[in-house]
Amino acid sequence: MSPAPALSLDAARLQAEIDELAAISEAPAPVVTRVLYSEKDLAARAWLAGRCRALGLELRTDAVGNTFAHWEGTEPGLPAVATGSHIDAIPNAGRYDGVVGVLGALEAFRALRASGFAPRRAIELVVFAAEEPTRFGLGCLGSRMLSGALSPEKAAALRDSGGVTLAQWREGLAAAGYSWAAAPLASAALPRGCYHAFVELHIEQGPILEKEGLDLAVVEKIAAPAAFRYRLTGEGGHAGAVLMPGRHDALLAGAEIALAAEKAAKESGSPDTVATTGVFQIGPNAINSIPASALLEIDLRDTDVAVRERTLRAIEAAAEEACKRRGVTFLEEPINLDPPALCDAGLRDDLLRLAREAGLKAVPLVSHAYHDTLFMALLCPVTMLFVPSRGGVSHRPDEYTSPEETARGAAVLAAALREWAS
Ligand code: HGY
Ligand code: MN
Ligand code: MN
Repeated sequence: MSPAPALSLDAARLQAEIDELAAISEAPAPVVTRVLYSEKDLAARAWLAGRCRALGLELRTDAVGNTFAHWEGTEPGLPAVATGSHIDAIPNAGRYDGVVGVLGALEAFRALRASGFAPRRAIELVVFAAEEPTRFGLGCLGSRMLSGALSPEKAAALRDSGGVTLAQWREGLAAAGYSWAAAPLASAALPRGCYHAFVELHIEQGPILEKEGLDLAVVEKIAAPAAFRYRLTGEGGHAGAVLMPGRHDALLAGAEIALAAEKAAKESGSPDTVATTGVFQIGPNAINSIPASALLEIDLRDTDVAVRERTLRAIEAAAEEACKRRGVTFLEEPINLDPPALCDAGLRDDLLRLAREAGLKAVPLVSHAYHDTLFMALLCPVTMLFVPSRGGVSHRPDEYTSPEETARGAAVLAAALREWAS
């Protein structure tokens, strides 16, 4: 089959849009922070809706806030080809994580339209709500709801750090005029087979592409994310009057658990095991008061669930021993324990061929970061396309991908959408 005509994407326009969206942030530039349902998140959604409308796409938003921008095909009855990512950002983040897959898709749509392409299958851009766990402590909230991986009841009961539930957030949003928030959460779930295929363009968030001098990676497997929290209760007391032998210090028990998590991940026997104690709060948090309480939230991943489970057991055993020895009680609460996702081999081969035809160097790769694609895999065949991250840096304001690298990813995405929607 002779290669289809080249598509012309505008790297400068794409970068300008990435920079414009980055300015809609809860923190001053170059920091990007955009937490689900915050005033900046809502403003960013409105900005994006304007961009989608300018392209003539039909917009809809579901009950949890996932947004769908639809380009109708000549055969509307056929399942659409979907692409997308997220625009929410954790505190102190960069401007490319998620955004590249949303604005890169829009630029791909523009190039396809400019080439006169008319898709047989509809093409749909999905902007997932809350890929990041910041608001409710659970990642991929939008794609979990969309894929049916999270029940409406469990979702409604999720609480943010201030104790406000998702249900209460939705009531406030509906009252503020966001009618999508009034729809029942159960209406967000889509049936298996609702899409023909799903592809997510994303930054690698790792060092391999840059180190190996490669242009793109096609993801074969997405690591299995797990997260859990420990609530520790010690005795507290006066920092002067309580002598060392009589102490039950919740912070020190927590510190032993955090170190045990690091040790268990390093000794798991797999280079893919990662454990991070990303949240560690203590109370009463006063210099002359022995910590009476501690809250730890631990993120644990591996591409192999069995290794992850074994590592989790080792952390639990160490936590039990440390708390017993220190006379600190603990409550362990699972947040999520998800399986890994296998990407579709056929879609992978298509992307590798399209990259080659574009004269680009692309390799298959495992994703250690999780993505909404993990849950889209429950609905249809999926794949991901990575562009390089400078220094492998992400989730930091100095996260960077050059305009040329981003545009190359969007160009291969455009070619793939054209092929799969034809
Ligand atoms: O944490 C992750 O892997 C994703 O960036 N939320
Ligand atoms: Mn992220
Ligand atoms: Mn992301």
